[in-house]
Amino acid sequence: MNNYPRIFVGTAFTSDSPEKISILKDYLFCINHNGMIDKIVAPLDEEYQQLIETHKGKDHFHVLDDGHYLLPGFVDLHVHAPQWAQSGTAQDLPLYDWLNTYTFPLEAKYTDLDFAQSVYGNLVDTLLANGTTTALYFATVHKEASLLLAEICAQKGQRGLVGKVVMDDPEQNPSYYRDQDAETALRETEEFILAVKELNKTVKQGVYPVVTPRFIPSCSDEALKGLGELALKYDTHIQSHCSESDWAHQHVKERFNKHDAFALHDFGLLSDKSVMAHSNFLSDEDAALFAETGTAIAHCPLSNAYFANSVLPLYRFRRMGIDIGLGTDISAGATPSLYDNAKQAVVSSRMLEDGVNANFPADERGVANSRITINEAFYLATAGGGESLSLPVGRLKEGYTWDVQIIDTKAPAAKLPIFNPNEDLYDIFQKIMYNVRPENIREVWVQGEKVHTR
Ligand code: XAN
Repeated sequence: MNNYPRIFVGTAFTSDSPEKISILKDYLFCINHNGMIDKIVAPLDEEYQQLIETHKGKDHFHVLDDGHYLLPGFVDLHVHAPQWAQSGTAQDLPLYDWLNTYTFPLEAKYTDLDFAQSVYGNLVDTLLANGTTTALYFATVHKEASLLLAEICAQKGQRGLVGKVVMDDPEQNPSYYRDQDAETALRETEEFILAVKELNKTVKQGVYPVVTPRFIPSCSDEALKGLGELALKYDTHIQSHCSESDWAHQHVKERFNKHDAFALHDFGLLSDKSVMAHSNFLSDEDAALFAETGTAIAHCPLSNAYFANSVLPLYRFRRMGIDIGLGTDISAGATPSLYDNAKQAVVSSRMLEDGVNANFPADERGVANSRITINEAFYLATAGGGESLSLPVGRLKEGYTWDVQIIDTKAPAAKLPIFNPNEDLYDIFQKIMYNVRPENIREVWVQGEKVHTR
């Protein structure tokens, strides 16, 4: 009992359910050698005083300062790591033109490992500084640079799930940026999976290979089939884009006479370790297939405003039983912050609600079937992300990883608007969600290790 390498004392916010925030005031969090939360002790529990007496004053005993609060680290379910180099630019074209004009020429540059090192190193630092402790990454078609991204996550302490992108169809991809052919794409994907699995043996927080067909239009049937088989053989996560725009949706319908969801399923690419970005245009049958197979949605509300010109009917899909988390979708979404995306998820859901929302009648709450609250957006950024990945992350709960952000509400450069010394704790939570800036994120921990200090 007294052998914990770390104990934290402080007030924490964590999701109980999508609707409900748990406020753990002055709780003790006992972390074991594997970086997992072994025990959470409430102030009225018998052991509480005894644990404090035994450990106080020692190096491993961390008492949060006044005005500091604990939140779970965020889980970003959709990041195009190479596109960080164009974040904030190139927001003016629709998806197909955007890919060909800006994005493919940029991604083609990652044959240069020095360039990859500087972009990926800066991105991982930036995401950690924004409170993101787990990230699901698309890299590029290049095996070496994709492996470098996994190594950078390993070294900087972030839990990274990384995919070498597959795009092999010569009709659909430019000659300067694509896999040579399906056979090469599959061989290199398998080599990548094995290399990341080997790397993972030495990494406390975990790095994982992800089978990553870019989206159906970029891949041949042979590649899609082979990728489904590799995911099954190595029990990996799978990621892609699904039903994300009118153009992509139409392409799949013409090619297979079915929707993306059913085509992906036929290739063995929907499982409880699959995360599909966007998915705005899923029909009810598609959504039911997601729920049945355990496939999750990476909801990217900022990106959707630019590239899907639509809003995900999140509330409806969640009620159908689909796991949903949040993604920044760098660089279609021009911010590294899941705080920004949590706020946008709330705003977008409100825009879908009145007037435009004729198809979604009011539910038992008496509101139209789209509105989500900041509690639910927080859930998406934390517990929902963990559930989508089937990993024990995103909650401050026994048996979960110690992945946390310590928020300083009194940071001199970004003091939050708290003027009442007895401010209600739920109000403080809301003020954090709406007002936090990187200056407020004082420390970030992943799997029991400190990975960022400000
Ligand atoms: N579909 C995509 N959507 C997106 O938002 N970003 C991408 O890079 C991409 N590729 C296919």
